[in-house]
Amino acid sequence: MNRYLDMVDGPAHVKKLTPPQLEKLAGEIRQELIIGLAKAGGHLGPNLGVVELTLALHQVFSTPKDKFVWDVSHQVYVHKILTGRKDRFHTIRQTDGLNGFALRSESPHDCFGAGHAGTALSAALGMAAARDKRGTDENVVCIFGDAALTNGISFEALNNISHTTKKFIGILNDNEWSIAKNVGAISGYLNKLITNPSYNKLARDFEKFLSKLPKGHIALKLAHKAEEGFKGAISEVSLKQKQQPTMDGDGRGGFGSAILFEEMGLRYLGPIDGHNLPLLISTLEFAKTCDHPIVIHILTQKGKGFEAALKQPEKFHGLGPYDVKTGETPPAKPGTAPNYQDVFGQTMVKLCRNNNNLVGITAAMPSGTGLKHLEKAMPDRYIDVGIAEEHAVVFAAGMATMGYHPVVAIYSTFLQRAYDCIHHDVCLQDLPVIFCMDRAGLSANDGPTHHGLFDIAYLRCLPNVIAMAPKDEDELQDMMFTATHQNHPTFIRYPRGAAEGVPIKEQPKLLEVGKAEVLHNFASNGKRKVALFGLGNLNAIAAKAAVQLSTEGYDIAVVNPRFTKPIDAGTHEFFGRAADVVVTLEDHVLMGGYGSSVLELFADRGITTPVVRIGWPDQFIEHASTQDELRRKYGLTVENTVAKVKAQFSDTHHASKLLGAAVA
Ligand SMILES: Cc1ncc(C[n+]2csc(CCOP(=O)(O)OP(=O)(O)O)c2C)c(N)n1
Repeated sequence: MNRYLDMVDGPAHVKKLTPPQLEKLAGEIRQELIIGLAKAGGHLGPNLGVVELTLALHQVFSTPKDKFVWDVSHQVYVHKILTGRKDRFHTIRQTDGLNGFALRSESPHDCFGAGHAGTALSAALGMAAARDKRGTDENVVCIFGDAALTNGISFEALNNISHTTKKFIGILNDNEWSIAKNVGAISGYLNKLITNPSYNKLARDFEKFLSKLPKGHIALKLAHKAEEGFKGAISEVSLKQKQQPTMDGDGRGGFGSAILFEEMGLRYLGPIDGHNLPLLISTLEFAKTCDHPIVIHILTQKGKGFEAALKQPEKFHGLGPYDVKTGETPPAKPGTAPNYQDVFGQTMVKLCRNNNNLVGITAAMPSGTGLKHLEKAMPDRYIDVGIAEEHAVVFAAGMATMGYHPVVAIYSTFLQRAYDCIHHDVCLQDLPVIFCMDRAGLSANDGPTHHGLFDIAYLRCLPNVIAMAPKDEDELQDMMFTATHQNHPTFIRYPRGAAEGVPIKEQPKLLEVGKAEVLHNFASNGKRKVALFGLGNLNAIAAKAAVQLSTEGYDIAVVNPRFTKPIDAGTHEFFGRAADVVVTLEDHVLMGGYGSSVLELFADRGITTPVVRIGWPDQFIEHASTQDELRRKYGLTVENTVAKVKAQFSDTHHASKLLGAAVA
């Protein structure tokens, strides 16, 4: 069967298609998304929601000259398909395949990379400012979701737009969902905008513009029809009004009520049906002619075209493999260890039941962090602040001053956004906030925007910090329990995915702060001595390397460091002096990480034993299908650990030991 999709290799082809042909292409793209992602998974729901929008954008504008800046950019799959990457689409998020987000190095059509939310408006405004300064005429179009508006940076940019440029096109893609249901006053406000009777009066200049277009009367009819049919569309996408709208029109500018965007000096148009291609195209054509920054509010359905995704927007925001017909995901294999995130969530419930001062805070990630367990069991102890990491941290600091012991459940990579808040609001005031940092390590198929490889380095330089990493899920529980007994900022890092499969004690144990756990000591038999310090999930690699080295005649000690701050100076010094070679292993960059702290300690105490450091190199690690592939590529393996240890005992070993050299 002939498909338009097979004929479309770039944006120029999209421009040649008529609206009915584009409608057909939209259906084909949806099929491509549903079938193409079924094997490896991806952000299906958000992409199904922006098919018409992306087609309309490529009809009206011309990338790479014009700039499309996508917030988060998890919804750029259609854009990738339309900009010469169709044939590689089946490789998305897999080893050597397309990245799951916009990536400058992947295509000139990706003008700005992202993965973290809330950056698009600022980046787009920067581009518009640069364009104005150099006097060129590119269009800059920023596409941001309703949840992006829970993010502070978005508002910092909105505040700045009308003072900076006259030509700026923002598209608010409103589907009422973040990953979970969008929360907060802004989402309530957008709901009011949609349902306010004066919301969608077509502005006179827009009407005039439409009527002048070839076939403009049709577009105008469509627009009016969309206006009339809007209430129906609203209930269809379950954008239901919880209360009667209360916004009063103030008549300013003729665009309806006192619309937030207009108050900020932006022209507001909408809301319009984001699946109505002709209307989208006409509206974008109009926006292109505007000599005033404009925000177009479009309504879309996350998951449109796939029943299962429409019914479960949260699950289909981003998921692994699924059945193309039913959307069912394969059940976990019997005997699979629980995910760290679930252990965290269940432990939160356990701890909260015995401690009235504990509360759990998430920045829009209830499922990803596992805090949904608390939401379900004890909703009064659960707080979702929206995609607002800085706010989450300072908010937690505020609660801590009032005697609460807040637990911020957050991905390591997203905590980066709140660094000053950790420094200035939490650590400087030595407040007892607990940070449970999920995805500390690789998030393989997401790639560099999501790998959590920097937190040890960015935390260990801050005074008052207690930082730890469990070797398994039982120790995660102990560490969370221990954290609740500290009167200082406490951080626990643990990886994505399945834990080790060890039993979890009924009662957690209080750990001694700053004390490592010696899992295996030297046999004192005079053989070549190797001390392996395996931090967190890399303790498993240390243990396996230990077995192999023992069978080859080495005398092995294995230590679980537990704390990266304060590190256990006594235990490290003891093994540093007793061993011929020390090995540190960490799921973190080597630069400034745990191994670095061991080297610093050894330097301070005059210990010259060679240190082999296993960890991630000083570069951004790409995405891949699995964590193991990346570990193999970069040497975070048992084999490489053993090989590096053996190399230390070769002839060069003694020379390097004499020089006290560290070997990375
Ligand atoms: C700083 C940051 N925090 C959290 C996330 C996780 N995250 C990815 S997409 C998303 C929701 C985005 O919602 P919206 O912008 O409305 O787009 P939609 O998926 O609904 O199209 C969240 C919370 C992130 N990417 N970046």
